[in-house]
Amino acid sequence: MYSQGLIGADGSSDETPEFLEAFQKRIDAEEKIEPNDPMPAGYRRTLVRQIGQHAHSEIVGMLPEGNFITRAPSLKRKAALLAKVQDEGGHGLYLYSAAETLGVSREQMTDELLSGKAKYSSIFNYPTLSWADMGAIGWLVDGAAIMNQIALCRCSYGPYARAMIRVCKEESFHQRQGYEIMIELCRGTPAQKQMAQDALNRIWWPSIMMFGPHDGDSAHSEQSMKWKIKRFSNDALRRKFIDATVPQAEYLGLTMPDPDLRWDEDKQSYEHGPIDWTEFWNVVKGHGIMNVDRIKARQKAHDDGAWVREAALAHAAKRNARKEAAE
Ligand code: BYC
Repeated sequence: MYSQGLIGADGSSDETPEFLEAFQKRIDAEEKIEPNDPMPAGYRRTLVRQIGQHAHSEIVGMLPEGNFITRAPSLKRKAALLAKVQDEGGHGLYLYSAAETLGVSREQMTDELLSGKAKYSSIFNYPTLSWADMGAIGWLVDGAAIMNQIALCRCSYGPYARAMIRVCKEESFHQRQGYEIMIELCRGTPAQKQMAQDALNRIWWPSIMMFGPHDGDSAHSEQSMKWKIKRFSNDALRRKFIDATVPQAEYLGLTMPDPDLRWDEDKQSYEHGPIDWTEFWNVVKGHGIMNVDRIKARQKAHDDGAWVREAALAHAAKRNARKEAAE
């Protein structure tokens, strides 16, 4: 038995130093780790946690926009929003499948979401108040998600990296449809432009919180980067996102809701004002405006779908019985 600072958030492992070194060598050589390969327990645990949270975020993330499908202002907007929300459901399914390759079951992950044990992205615990929020979510939330997920396409775990390729293609469409809604609102009446500004004011800070705590407070970053699960730190991705987004806001003629935001000539990058981490942790710990509603909605969907699961199992049992009788 060896205790290695190398392993997972709890820092302990039963694996030998030789095993850990051989594994790290594969990671350093940019080899993909596949489901049946030997891997440290902490590597598996970290992936189950992150991929599970990611899958839950996609599924819970259907709710804020789903809220506006019946209120889209035109058939074209309704069709695009419906397709986007369906895509998010699909992303959740690829991700649950990727997590299942690590030995965790879909039932277990669902139980952990519904019991509040598993986290999902803080961003989805904010309400959607106007049609402009559909634009701002696509532009900012999907924009932040892509920034994070492009890096995950190079994650060391093969099934996660491969799932991310398709997800990123779809997220890119989502980002554009959101930005296009913002363009139209900003070219519209003063009231429409004000609606777009209001959505930016509310969604900006929660969207930059999506990248997680500052690097110094990020419990998992160091080990996850060593294992090449994460390729960039939380702050590095947040900075890239802000640098890409500020010119887009300027193009829209909108004002960033951060009076301290300034261009740093030396770094060739933006510096942002202080993030309200008290609000972030409050939301992560379940006390955001929409946390209770989101889980209630998921619980209802799970309960309403019980007959589908039962019917699928009964159908499979019938088919098996028929097959066995024929053999
Ligand atoms: N919200 O050590 P850290 C989408 C937690 S959905 C809640 O930095 P890590 C979309 C973190 O879990 C896209 N919790 O963690 C869908 C950890 O707690 P535990 C969602 C957060 O894992 C529909 C603790 O804080 N994307 O695109 O190294 C419509 C310490 O953090 C958050 C993903 O899930 C947060 N924002 O890094 C529209 C991407 N941030 O587990 C769009 C995959 C941190 O120790 N995930 N925490 O209890 C990741 O890349 C990483 O997990 C994170 C955090 C960068 C999020």
